[in-house]
This record gives sequence, structure tokens and C-alpha cells, in this order.
Amino acid sequence: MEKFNEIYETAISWTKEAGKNIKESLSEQLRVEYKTSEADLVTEKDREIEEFFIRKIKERYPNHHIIGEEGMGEDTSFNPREEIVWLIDPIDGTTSFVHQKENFAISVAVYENGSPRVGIIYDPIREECYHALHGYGAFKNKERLKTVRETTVKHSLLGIDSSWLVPNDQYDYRKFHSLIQDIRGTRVIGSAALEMAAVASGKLNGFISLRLSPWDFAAGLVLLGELGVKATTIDNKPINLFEKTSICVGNQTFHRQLMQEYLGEEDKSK
Ligand code: 2AM
Ligand code: CA
Ligand code: CA
Ligand code: CA
Repeated sequence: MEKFNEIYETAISWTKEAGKNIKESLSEQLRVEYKTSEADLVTEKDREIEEFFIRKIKERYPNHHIIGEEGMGEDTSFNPREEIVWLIDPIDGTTSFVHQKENFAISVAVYENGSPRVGIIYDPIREECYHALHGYGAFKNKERLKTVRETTVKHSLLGIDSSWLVPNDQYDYRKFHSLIQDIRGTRVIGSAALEMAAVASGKLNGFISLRLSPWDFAAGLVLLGELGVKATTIDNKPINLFEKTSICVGNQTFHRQLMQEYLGEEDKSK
């Protein structure tokens, strides 16, 4: 893990530098473009920050590979399970970035042969840096995070967007209705990375999303892996790190009760 210690420190310092850049740009006028629809935004800042990481990584670690949301370093000719790979979301929560100028984060993860090594989620507005080096625990700035508290559904706060309200292609939304009735409350931050960071710090007891990409959840999984959090797909299968997937994370008690009593999904992890 020696090697990753240096990568960890370096990645944190690059992430903070990028965060400072984003924060300072908030007063400027940003050009916003649509990707797949008018609800799918991208700004020049998303691309600039991703390019910043690609430049730094290529210079310092020329053998490493990069998977970023904006595809600035497009290179698909490698097997991510046999390499050191950086998974980067330059701005996770672009809609919040554009509309609210808060509630977004930079998400950076490093995996080696498909195994977690480094996870960083940085909220540059609150100056909160969640970080973990695999095997050494997870931190929020300098504070070491504790193993998450066990909670039942009745006592839980769940991060979930409004997908439970309407029919959708991903999941039978009606399955969520009795859960929403019984749970203490739900919250939407609009950044999957920050929602996973909130599970890490105990501000949420679980988080569900029906369709995420590797750069959305890769760093979060490194953090949560250090804190005893259960992480599966919504149908209770193991998560495939390098594919688009649903995500369901939470403390063991909450996750088990959610799957057994509400979603009717047996454990398919074995
Ligand atoms: P993004 O801001 O980096 O796109 C809530 O919108 C969460 O879902 C965010 O983490 C967002 O990441 C992610 N997401 C993934 N695909 C999305 C899409 N097509 N449109 C909006 N958000 C998307
Ligand atoms: Ca996006
Ligand atoms: Ca994202
Ligand atoms: Ca993004």
C-alpha cells in the first residue's frame, strides 16, 4: 500500500486545487450545454476540471488509466481489471452547480485491478473533503469517521430522488411506496457522491439510485467499504464497478430490512 500512500496524498492535493478553481469561478457567467436532454447539463467547467486531472495524472503517472464522465481522456483500449485506473467525476451534481452554486462535489477514485485503493469526495463550497485509503479508514477533513450506526427502516433517513413517484424503466416504482410510508424521512442532495459521503458521515442511513455510472459511485464505495456499509445493486446483487448500475447502500440492518421486507430481493451476493 506504500505506493498508494503517495497517490492518496497527491490526489487529495489535486482535488483541493480543482475545488478552489471551481469555487472561484462561481461569480463568472458559465456556458451551459445540454447532453442527452434538457435535464442533462454540462458546463465548460466540467470539461476544464476533467482535463486538469488528466494532464496531472498523465504527467505524474503515465502508466495509469483514466475513466472520466466527460470522456476527455477517451481511451477504451485497456482492461480496467488489470490496471491502475482513476475514475473521475469533475463535477458530480452539475444541475445543483448550475442552479444552486452548492451541493456538488468532485469525485476521484483509484482502483488497482478492480480493487479499491483511494476514494476522495470534495465539497469545495463547504470545504469538506471526505477521503479514504483502503485499509486505513475514512476521514472527513482531519476527523476519522466511525463505523456507521445500525438503524431500522423506521429510524432511518434515506437519500433517494423522486424516481419512486413515477413509473420508470429501471425498477417497479410501486415497491418503494410502502418504504416511503414507513421510513422516517427521505432527502435529495442531487449529487450521488455527496449522498454516499453523507452515508459515510452518518447524515444519511442509506442511499438509493436507479442508474449511475462508475465515476458517480467509485469514490463513495471506497469510503463506505471502510465503514461497514453494505453496498449492492437495487436487486441485491454485487455491484459491477465498470458498468452503469443501480446502487443501494446502507448500514447492514437497514439494508437487510429494506431488501427483505420492502423490495423482496433475496441476497444474491454469493
Ligand atoms: P452528474 O451531476 O455528474 O451528471 C443526480 O442527478 C445524480 O445523478 C448526480 O450524481 C448526477 O451526476 C447523476 N446522473 C447520472 N446520470 C445523469 C443524467 N443523465 N442526468 C442527470 N444526472 C445524472
Ligand atoms: Ca453529467
Ligand atoms: Ca456524476
Ligand atoms: Ca459530472
